[in-house]
Amino acid sequence: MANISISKDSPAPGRPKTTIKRRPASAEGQGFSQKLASFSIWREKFVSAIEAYQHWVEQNEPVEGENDLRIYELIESLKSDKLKIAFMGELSRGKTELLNALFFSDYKKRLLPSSAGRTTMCPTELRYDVKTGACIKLLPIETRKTGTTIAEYKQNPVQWTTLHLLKRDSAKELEAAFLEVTKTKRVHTREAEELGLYDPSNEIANRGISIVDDMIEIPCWRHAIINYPHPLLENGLVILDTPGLNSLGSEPELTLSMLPEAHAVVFVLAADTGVTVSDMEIWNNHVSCTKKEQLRERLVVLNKIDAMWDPLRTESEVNKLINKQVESTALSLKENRKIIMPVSAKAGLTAKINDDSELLAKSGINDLELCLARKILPAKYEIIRRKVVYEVSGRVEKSQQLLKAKYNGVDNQLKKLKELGGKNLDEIQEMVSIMRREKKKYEMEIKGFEITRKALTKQATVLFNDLNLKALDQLIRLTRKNMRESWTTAGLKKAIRLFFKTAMHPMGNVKKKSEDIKKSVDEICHKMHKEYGLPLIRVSALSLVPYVMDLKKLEGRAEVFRNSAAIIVTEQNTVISKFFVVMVSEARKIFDECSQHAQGWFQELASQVHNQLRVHKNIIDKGLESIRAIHEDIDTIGQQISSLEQEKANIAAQLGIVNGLLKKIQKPIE
Ligand SMILES: Nc1nc2c(ncn2[C@@H]2O[C@H](COP(=O)(O)OP(=O)(O)O)[C@@H](O)[C@H]2O)c(=O)[nH]1
Ligand SMILES: [Mg+2]
Repeated sequence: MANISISKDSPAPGRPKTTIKRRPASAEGQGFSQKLASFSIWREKFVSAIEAYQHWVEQNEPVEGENDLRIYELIESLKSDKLKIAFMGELSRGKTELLNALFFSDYKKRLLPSSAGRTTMCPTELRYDVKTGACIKLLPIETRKTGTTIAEYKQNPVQWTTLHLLKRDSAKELEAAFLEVTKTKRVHTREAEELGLYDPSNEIANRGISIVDDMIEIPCWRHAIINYPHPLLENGLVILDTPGLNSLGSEPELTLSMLPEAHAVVFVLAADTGVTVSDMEIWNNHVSCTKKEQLRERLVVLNKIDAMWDPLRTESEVNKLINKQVESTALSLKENRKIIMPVSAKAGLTAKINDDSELLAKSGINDLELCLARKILPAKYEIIRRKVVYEVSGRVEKSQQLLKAKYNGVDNQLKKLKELGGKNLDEIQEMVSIMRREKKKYEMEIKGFEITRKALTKQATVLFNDLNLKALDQLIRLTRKNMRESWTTAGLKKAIRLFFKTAMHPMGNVKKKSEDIKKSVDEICHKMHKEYGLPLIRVSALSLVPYVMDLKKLEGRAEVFRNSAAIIVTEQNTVISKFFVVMVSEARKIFDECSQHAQGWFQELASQVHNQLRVHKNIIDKGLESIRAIHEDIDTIGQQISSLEQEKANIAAQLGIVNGLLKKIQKPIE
């Protein structure tokens, strides 16, 4: 293979030099690539604003005890944030051709292999991660025999075969690499059976499989990752191209994990075949089951409309026919016709290669691009805004509050000092005594709080125990045992129900316990507010609803998969046990996130109150210090006042910095 170095687990080479030119605004990816680029610029600015804030916090709000890692996590996750679009549909509907037309016509050729028959042999991810360097990673089909998920394999580079791409802009090199992804081999039926790619007892699942001399053709690879510095991929786009689904060869991971992770699913149908039974099977099991899941966009592409272009009909007659087919597709899918886009990928690609604007308009590819840009990017922005911008803003606002409290405290002290001007020494002595008493009282308060805090931490530890992964792992073992004992469809159903019910149970308990903790903290805050004039902190309640929802959605998807042909037609242990492994590993992920969220909630709560008490203590200490100095030498009063004035100015300047950071963080996308 020309220009490709094949290695198993060899280190990635340095990043190749960029030679592909960024496209002008009028060219390919119109609308979509521009929007994606400005989205990626916005995200970069957002990340650097959070980093600046984090830097400020480190210098100005030193924490005692455990460090709060939440902001670091957010920064890391934003840096590796991706926009994932999955292309689903039956074999030969033109998914790969559509990718060529939409994203890769720069190369002025058909880059991804697309031809009649099966070309995309395994789920293929197109993406770019700088750290990995340009390469193609292939997971051997034999790994299907293990209980390890693709997600787990992604953490372990040893199992993958890596093809390093040496030249960045060589279409030839890319084409050769893509061909490697489509490789197949002939194996004995026994081997195919072991891989879960063939079941001799199952006629439905075997449709389309040809056996010669007990040998079957199977894909060489189970999963492919193409890591390539294409401008769109560099800006964070991840495309998932899928093969048509053979019910036995399907990966439960696709339904339970990869597709739900996608921000948008594009379902591809072909105008010449209409909506077939197997199209409906994919639609029902993989696409429409994600319907209720918020913020996930779905689009249906009715491809190959060129089949309806007829020189013997007028343009309006042809358009009418196309519209009619769009309507009937909407009816079959029970979908709004607005999300169905009629296109011709082939004509679109040809038009782009030949710069034929008339054909391009006719192909509908531009409309589809605009639709992707309008629907998917704003939805993705909204996800980040709701999740991250909101959370970070909350933290910055708390820093603001703290600074304001500091400012008011210093201001009060200043007023007191200024009043001292005309007083005699006895009066000043009296004031020193009052302040000493105040300080003592406050120190008792802090001690009291420390005791309460210890008690609360204990309570919180009990709460985190409920969300302990060990408990979940025990449940997983038990469920696996139950399932083994009743390896039937009904048994499976019962085991799944029980699993989710038991997994969700602790979340209700945790909610109750967290309310008790919140109540205690609220009481402290109210007291501090009433007795010492500290600003009233509003403590947020712990919400586990998103995690319960995620588990419910996962249960729903598991139910759909369990009902799907992949399981009904076979009692094959490999399929069922793989399904189980993926399902529990997804549940485990959600559970873990939930537990981390609960811990973060408590940490924030405790540090918030602690910070406020510390600020107030500083103010009292400083006030007492200056008044004592004045008592010792009344002439230092001017000095003390100017030192406090200076501090006040410093705090005001800090407040200015934090206000500026908050503005940057909340700056919306242009
Ligand atoms: N007439 C026509 N054929 C197309 C179009 N898009 C794809 N095809 C053909 O359909 C076949 C399957 O395409 P491919 O992209 O491999 O389909 P996939 O299996 O869904 O990825 C190939 O022969 C393509 O040339 C189209 O818009 N019009
Ligand atoms: Mg394909």
